[in-house]
Amino acid sequence: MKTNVAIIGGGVSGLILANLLYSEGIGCVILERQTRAYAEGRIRAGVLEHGSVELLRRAGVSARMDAVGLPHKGFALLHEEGKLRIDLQGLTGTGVMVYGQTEITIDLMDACAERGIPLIFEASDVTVHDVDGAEPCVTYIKDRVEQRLDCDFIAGCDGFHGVTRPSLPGAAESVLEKLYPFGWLGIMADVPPTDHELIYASHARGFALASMRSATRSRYYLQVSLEEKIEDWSDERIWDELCLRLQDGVAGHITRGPSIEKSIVPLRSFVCQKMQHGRLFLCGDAAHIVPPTGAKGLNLAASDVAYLFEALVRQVKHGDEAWVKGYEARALARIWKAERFSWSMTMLTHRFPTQSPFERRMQAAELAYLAQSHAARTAIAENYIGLPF
Ligand code: RFL
Ligand code: PHB
Repeated sequence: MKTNVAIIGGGVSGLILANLLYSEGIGCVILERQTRAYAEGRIRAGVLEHGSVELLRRAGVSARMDAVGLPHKGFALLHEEGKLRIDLQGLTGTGVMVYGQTEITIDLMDACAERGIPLIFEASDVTVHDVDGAEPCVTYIKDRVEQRLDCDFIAGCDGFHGVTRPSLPGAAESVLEKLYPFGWLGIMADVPPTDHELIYASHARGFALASMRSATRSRYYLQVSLEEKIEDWSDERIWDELCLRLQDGVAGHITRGPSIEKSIVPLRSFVCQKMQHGRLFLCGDAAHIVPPTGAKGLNLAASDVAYLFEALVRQVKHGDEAWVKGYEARALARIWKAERFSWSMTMLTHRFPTQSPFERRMQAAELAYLAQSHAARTAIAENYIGLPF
């Protein structure tokens, strides 16, 4: 088999890239390790920046998002001194869209099927070859038979645990990372959200977040220590802890219900600064991870894809190599700013086990400054809605 772009990984990065390439008549094949049912069952991000919304529209996959997605004009920061609203619309002139990654994945996979974009599930042992030369290829096993996909370019969209980053020379040596001494316990339940906007709570017992997927489906998170086991968290215990951390005014409005999913994920900041080699390019979680506090993971994957797409179009259609060569530098410039924002939101709102009274006072002072300063709130708002790409 031969194509222009071999895309490894059928998560949001790979699927958006494939649909964008299709819109420009550039061929691609997506190789995905999991089944479709597994990929559709993963519950992850929920907040889309304006730029990600526009990119999904550009890829022609926005009909359901535009019909049922929830435009949000602001969010709240809850802390010991009270509740501070960040008026995204008033401060920046735009907002964000709440629409789950699970739904985006379904829309993108449906579009692949309708458009005849080859999306090969259960492709195992995916291996990249000859990325230094002009004729790279990918081999994989499907139904116990080894297959070969010849291509011009390879997009590594295979997430944090994929194969492309380890295959990229110099990648491991270029990594900068920070681990946080806690994780997020997430719960999804078919109950109405506590508020029409997201609430990020900084509480003495730890951080909590009240989010949603729709008017009838809620998503909540609790900061927990890395030693916690999900089996020790009954639904009742989670709801009790959420009520404590979201404080009286908000907790009175929490509707409890049985969980339809719950899990614990560790928090980390991670950047692989080597994102391309020869004809291999990394996008999304394959190259970087952010702690979820700024809602940037999925959005950063989208901006990488937008940059790579633009570069590939210029190369394939116009023979202009400059953008392909400059992909890594362009992507990293935005990635570092999103890393900074996600880190700063995490540092501002979480309780650290070794936090000194001085550090705690710094958090309180920053929240007080935000309450009083239009400029400080504008800085948070412009990062939350997403820096331009
Ligand atoms: P993905 O979504 O992980 O997709 C990668 C795809 O590659 C496949 N794959 C392979 N395919 C072929 N061969 C191999 N060897 C392969 N290895 C892996 C995988 O099966 C998968 O289908 O990466 P992508 O596309 O870069 O998208 C990035 C986003 O998914 C990610 O940034 C966000 O979901 C991060 N994230 C969250 N971000 C937020 O903004 N808010 C959240 O609440 C939030 N929750 C989460 C998250 C990430 C999680 N992960 C990765 C564990 C919750 C979780 C559990
Ligand atoms: C979510 O709804 O999953 C979500 C929302 C905002 C975040 C992180 C996760 O910052």
